Amino acid sequence: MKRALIGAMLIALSDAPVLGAYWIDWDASDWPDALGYIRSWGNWQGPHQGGANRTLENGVLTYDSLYDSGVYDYYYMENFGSMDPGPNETFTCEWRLKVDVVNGDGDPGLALRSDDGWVLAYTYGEDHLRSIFEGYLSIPFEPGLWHEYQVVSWDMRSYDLAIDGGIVHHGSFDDVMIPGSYVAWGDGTQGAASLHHWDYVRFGVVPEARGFCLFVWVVAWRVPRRG
Ligand SMILES: [Ca+2]
Repeated sequence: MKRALIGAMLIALSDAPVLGAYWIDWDASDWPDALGYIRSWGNWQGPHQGGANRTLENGVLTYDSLYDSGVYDYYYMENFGSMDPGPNETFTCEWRLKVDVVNGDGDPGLALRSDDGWVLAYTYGEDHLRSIFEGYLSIPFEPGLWHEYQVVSWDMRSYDLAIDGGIVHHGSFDDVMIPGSYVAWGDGTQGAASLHHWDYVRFGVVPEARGFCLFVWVVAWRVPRRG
């Protein structure tokens, strides 16, 4: 079973305890490719052109696409097994992100899609994030600082978002009818540019109270937007 394989992989790759059904923990000690993430990047000239200037130093992955708003550059993982929680389980996705500069409507982001095609996607400005599939709802945060974000869902229909440990939003996934587990994060917008940093992205299903991350904004974000 894929889930078991992922669990075994995690035990092999991480010193962190494996919680619950599965737990995929990228902590910026290595490139996300090492955990099975796939990089997608390009610019207006097409896929595999350009890309962000990326550095992995001191446990932080930095994306700098300020030189070209046409750049998108993100990691995704899809169809890796059942993402959704079962009875008495919760899905959790946690990430630590610092946004320095965004030129445009939102460039860094994270997206999740459940096994049966319910999605959640955030795009970040410098002092707020917006939930793409909740009418671009804007949620503020203090600019210029690292923040810890956590999504927790029990059913992949509704969820709670916490920033730095405090719940700031009770939200909903949206049904895009494209089934298959999916998680993505990085520079997700073609038509906006940014400088931002990731410390960790981790997600999985655990007993009781955790969340999950899914990648649906891929489609939405690839649509050219005005910078
Ligand atoms: Ca971009």
